[in-house]
Amino acid sequence: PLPESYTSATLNLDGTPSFTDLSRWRLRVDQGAQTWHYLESDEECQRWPQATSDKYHLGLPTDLPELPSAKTPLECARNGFEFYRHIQTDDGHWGGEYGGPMFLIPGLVIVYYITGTPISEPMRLELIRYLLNRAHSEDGGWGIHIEGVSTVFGTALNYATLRILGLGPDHPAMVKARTTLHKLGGATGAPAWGKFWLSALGVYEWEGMNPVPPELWTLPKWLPLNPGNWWVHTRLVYLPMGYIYAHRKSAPLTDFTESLRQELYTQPYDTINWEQQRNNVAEVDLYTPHTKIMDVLNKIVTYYEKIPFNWNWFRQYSMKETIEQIKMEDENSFFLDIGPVNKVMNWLVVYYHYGKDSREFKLHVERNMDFMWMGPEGMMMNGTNGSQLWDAAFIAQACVEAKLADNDQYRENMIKLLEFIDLTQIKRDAPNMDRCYRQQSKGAWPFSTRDQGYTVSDCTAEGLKAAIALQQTKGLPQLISVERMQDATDVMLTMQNADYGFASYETIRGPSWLEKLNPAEVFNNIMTEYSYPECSTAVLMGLAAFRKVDPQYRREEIDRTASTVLQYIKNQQRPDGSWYGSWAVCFTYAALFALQSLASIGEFYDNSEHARKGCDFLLSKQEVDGGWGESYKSCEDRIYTHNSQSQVVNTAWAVMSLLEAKYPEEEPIRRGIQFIMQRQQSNGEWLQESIEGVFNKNCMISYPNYKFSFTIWALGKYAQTFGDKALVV
Ligand code: LAN
Repeated sequence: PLPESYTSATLNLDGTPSFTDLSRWRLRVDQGAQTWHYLESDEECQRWPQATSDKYHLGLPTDLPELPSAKTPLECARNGFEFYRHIQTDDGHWGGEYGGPMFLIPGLVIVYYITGTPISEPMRLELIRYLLNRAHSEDGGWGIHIEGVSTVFGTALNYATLRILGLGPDHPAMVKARTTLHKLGGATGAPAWGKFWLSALGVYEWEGMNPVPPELWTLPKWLPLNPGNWWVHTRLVYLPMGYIYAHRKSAPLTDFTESLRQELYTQPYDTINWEQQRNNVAEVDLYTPHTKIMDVLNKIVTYYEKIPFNWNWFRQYSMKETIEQIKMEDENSFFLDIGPVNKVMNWLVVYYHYGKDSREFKLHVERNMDFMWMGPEGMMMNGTNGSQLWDAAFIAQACVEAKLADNDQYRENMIKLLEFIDLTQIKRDAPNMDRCYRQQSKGAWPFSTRDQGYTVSDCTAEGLKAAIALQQTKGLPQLISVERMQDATDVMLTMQNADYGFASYETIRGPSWLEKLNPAEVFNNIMTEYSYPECSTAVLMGLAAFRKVDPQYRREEIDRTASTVLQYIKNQQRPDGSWYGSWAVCFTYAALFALQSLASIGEFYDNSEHARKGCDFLLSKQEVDGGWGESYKSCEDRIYTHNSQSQVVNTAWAVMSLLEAKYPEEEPIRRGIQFIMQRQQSNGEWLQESIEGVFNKNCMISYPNYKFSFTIWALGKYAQTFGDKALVV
C-alpha cells in the first residue's frame, strides 16, 4: 500500500509538487559519514546555521570574496585552495555528489515502497525534483547515466519511481517519458537488472527473467563458478538477487501496480509472452550481448527452476548460505554494504527474512541516508556512500606539491585532513574474512569511509602516499605510525596478479572465461577482477613512498613487486602510445598513471620509447585553446574521442603526464597551465564541466572534487619544474 505521505503534496498546476526550501538543508558529517538534514523550523535554522559548504553544494551563493587575480601558477593554486578550504567538512574531508548512474534511486524507492517504509516529505520532494531535472529535455527519458541517451533501463525504472513518488500518469513529464518508453519497445526489453526491479515491484513476471541460481554459493571454493571467485561487486549484487529470485518475491498487486502494468508496456500486460522476454533487451540498452553458451546455460537452468521451492532441498540449503553471506556483509560494513545496489537489495532480503521489526531492518533504514546527496537539482543517490578518502588523498598530495601544505595559513586545514586520513585507515580484518571471501583489510584504506571497510588497492596506496606526504611537511603532526604504514604495505603486497598488475579490491581469482557468463547486458568486464594501469601505478608509487620511510621492511619483496609492475604497464601500452583508463575519462587519465610508473624507474621522454610514444599521443590530442577535452565516449568505444570543449580535469592530467615524462618543450605544457588559469573564477573556484568518472566501461560517475585537486596539483607540479613565473592569462 502506498504510504500516505506519497500522495499528499501541494501540487502546482501541472501536478508537480512544490519542492523544498534549499536554505533549510544542512550536511552533517561524522567520521566521514555524510547525511543531509532538512530543518523544518526557523528556530532550528538559527541554532544550526547553514555553512558555506552547505550553500556551495546546494548551488546557493556563497559570497566568498573575490581574490587578487593570479599571475603565477602557484598564486592560482593558492586562490583555488583559498576557495576550496571553505568547503572542507568539520571532520577534515571534502564532500561532494557522487551521482551519475541512473539506476540507483529506483532500487531504493522500490524497496521503500515494497516495505511500506515512509519516505520523509522533504526527501520525496527532492527525489522528484532530481528525476525531473535529469529527464532528457528532448524526449523525457533517462539513460543508464546522466549524460547517456534514453534507454529502457533508465526510462522504465525512473518512470516507475516517479509514479511511486506521487506523480500521476497524466503529469506532462510522465506522458512524455511514457511515449519515449513505448517508442523504445516498452519495459519488456529492460536489461536483467531492470527486469529484476520491475519483477520485485510486481509489474513484470519472473518467468521473463533469466535465472539467478543461488546454488552457486554452495559450490566448492576452487570451482570458478563459486561467486567467491568473481569481482566483488558482481557477486555481492547477485547474492541478494538470488534470494529474491528464488522466492519469486513480488509486492502484492494493488490498484497502483495494476495501473503501472498497463502504463509500462505497448500491449496489454496479460497478453505478454513472458518466457520470450528473457533474452529481449532493447537495442539502445544492449552493450554486452550474451554469449551462446550463456543462453544455453540459462535455458538449462530454466528447466531446473520448474522444481517447486518446497521440494528442492538443494535450493533450501543454498538459501541458508545466502542468508549467512548477507548477514556477514551487513554486519561487517555496519549495514552500508559495498555499494548502493547490494545495499538496497540486502535491505529487501532482510525485510522478507527477518521482518520489519527486526534489528537488521531498522539498521538498514538508518544507513540509507548515507547514500543520499542534496544538490541544486534535488536529491540523488551516490554510487557509494561517498568518495571521502579518495578525494582527501588527492587534495592532500596536491597541497603538498603546490606548497600549500606548509603554508601557516592552511595549517588547520592540513591537520584536519591528516586526522581524517588517520581515522579512515581500516584497523581490522573483517571477522570471518575467509568465510565471506574478503581480502585482508587491516592497514588498508577504503574508497569512502572506515565503516564501509573494503580494501581497495589504489585507495590504500593513495591514502598511504597522502599520509607520508603530509607527515613529512613541517609543522604537521605524526599521527600514523610506521607500523601502520607497514600494515598498509602488507595489504598491498598480497594484491599483485599473475600478470604483475594490480586490480581494484582483490586479486584476480577466476579464469577469464568467466566473462562469457556475464549476465548483466549493460556492463562489460564485470565477472572477475582485472589488472588496471591506474591501480598498478598507485600501488607502485605507494610502495616507493613507503620504501623511503622504512628502507628495511620487506625490502626485497617491495623491490621485486615494483620492477614487475613496470612490465605490466609496458605490456598494456597500445600501439598508438596510449593506455586505456577504466575508472575515469579516459586515455588522459591512464596516461598520468602510466607515465608516472615509467618515470619512477627513470624512463622519460628522452630515453624511453614507451614514454616518448605516450607523450606524442597526448600532444596529438591537445586542443587549439591549449587544453585537453576528452568525452566519456572514449570509455564506451575505447577510442580517444574529443569532448565538445576542453576540460580543466583532462588538461590537468595531460599536463601532469607530460611533466612526469620530462617532456623537453615547455610550450604545450605552459599552454595547458594557462588554460587552467583562464578557467578559474574570480573567487578562486573552477566550475563543473563534463562528467569525469566511469565504471564497467559503460556507466559514468561524477568526481566533482577533481576540478580542484588535479588543477591545484598540476599547477604545483608545473611550478616545481619550470618555476613560478608570471604567465599571460
Ligand atoms: C568505484 C569507485 C572508485 C574506484 C577507483 C578507486 C577510482 C578505482 O581506481 C578502483 C575501483 C573503484 C573502487 C570503484 C569500483 C566500482 C564502483 C564501486 C565505483 C566506480 C563507484 C561505483 C561502482 C559500483 C560498482 C556501482 C554500483 C554498480 C554496480 C554495477 C554494482
